[in-house]
Amino acid sequence: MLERCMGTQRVRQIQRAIHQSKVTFLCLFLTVVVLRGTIGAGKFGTPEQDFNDIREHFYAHRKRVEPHRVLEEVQTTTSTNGDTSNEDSNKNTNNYEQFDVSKLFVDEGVQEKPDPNKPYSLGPKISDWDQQRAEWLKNNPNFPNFLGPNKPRVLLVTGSAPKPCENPVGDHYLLKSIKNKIDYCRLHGIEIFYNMALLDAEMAGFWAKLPLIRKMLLSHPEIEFLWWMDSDAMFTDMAFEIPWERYKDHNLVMHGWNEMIYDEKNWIGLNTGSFLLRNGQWALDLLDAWAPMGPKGKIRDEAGKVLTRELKGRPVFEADDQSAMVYLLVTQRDKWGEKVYLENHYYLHGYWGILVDRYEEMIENYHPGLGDHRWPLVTHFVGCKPCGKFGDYPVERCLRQMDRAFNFGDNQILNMYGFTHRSLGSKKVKRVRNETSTPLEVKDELGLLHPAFKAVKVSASL
Ligand SMILES: [Mn+2]
Repeated sequence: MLERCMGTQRVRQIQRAIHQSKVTFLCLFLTVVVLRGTIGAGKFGTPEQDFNDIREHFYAHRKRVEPHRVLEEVQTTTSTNGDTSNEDSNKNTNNYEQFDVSKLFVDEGVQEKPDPNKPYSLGPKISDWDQQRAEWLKNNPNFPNFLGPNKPRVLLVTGSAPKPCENPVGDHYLLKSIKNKIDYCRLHGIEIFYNMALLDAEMAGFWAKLPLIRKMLLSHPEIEFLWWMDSDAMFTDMAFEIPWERYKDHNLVMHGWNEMIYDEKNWIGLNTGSFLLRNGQWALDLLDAWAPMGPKGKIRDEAGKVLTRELKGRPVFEADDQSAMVYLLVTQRDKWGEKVYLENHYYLHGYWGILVDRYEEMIENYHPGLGDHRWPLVTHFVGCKPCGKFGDYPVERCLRQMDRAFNFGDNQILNMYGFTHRSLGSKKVKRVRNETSTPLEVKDELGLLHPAFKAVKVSASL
């Protein structure tokens, strides 16, 4: 019948097409059977399940391949090197504990040697800084050097070496120390700069702060006071605000005693671990007068001998910035003395040895905001060197006491949020008040959540 309608030729074409598609379907069927067999898709799998199974299969396959590749790479590197020394065997380890970090810190390039005939200088001579700065402040009214009456704009500068500490725990204490400073600065509207670059190789060690301070003063004319603070010093009174108006006629504020400096010439008559320096020509001149004993090597060694000979109680060692400051004030009192304020009514720097064991007694009897022996503003771990190999005191005592100082200060921060450390020696915290559904009604005891010294006047001129 078909043949009658379409003709024999056409029917044969159709039959051939049907036969071909049968073969195609058979092939397709066989493909699906084989695929299901190898991939192992579920017997009663829906198309979606099948898809997921297939995806998983390929993903798992890829994952399975990668370790192979890594292993192969490890094998090729070791075999081509043919070296199985300790240094090479940890090249591809993913174990941080086994990796020798010092391998990362190779010195790049050669250090240029200073000319021994050229006298050391912190930088180009500047003698009109007060005029330059006044001009800048006039042209930049949005960056005033005072944030309010008796509230200068302050930059706290601190820092540590460019490389990791010489002992593994030291970096943890540096972290605690900067966290502590960030907290105080945030509460008091103080800007902060953490330096890790040695700006002048000549002035390594305790002298590194001099070129850094000069750079900061010159780059930030808006800063009225620069507050230098060592990395081994911590804030222990978060509520104490520096009595700025007391220093309105002074340019340098250090913790110290006039008699110990000018009468005794005692090398610990002042401390340079935490001090305030007013931005201006006077500061640049002081830095120039302070720096000459700093360059490392022969100059610093010889100057150390002079300082030990001239100052009371100084051990024999190379010249340090603190002794040099004492010596400068003693020998040139006329030139500098008038603008230097030696503060001892609160602890701008407080020696840890006489403070840390008394914290519980202070908590018992006093409250933050006093800054003095009743609640010290700063506790300074002189001689502990937590980032070095050797200090002047037993390591355990130093670290334990640093934890206590940190927690003592940190309790004042945690208190704002309703917590406190379980004890001064404990990392763990506990609640000091219950959670509430009206959190804004909670009054933080010290008023540190929105302290007056942080408030900034909204400028009407904008
Ligand atoms: Mn120090």
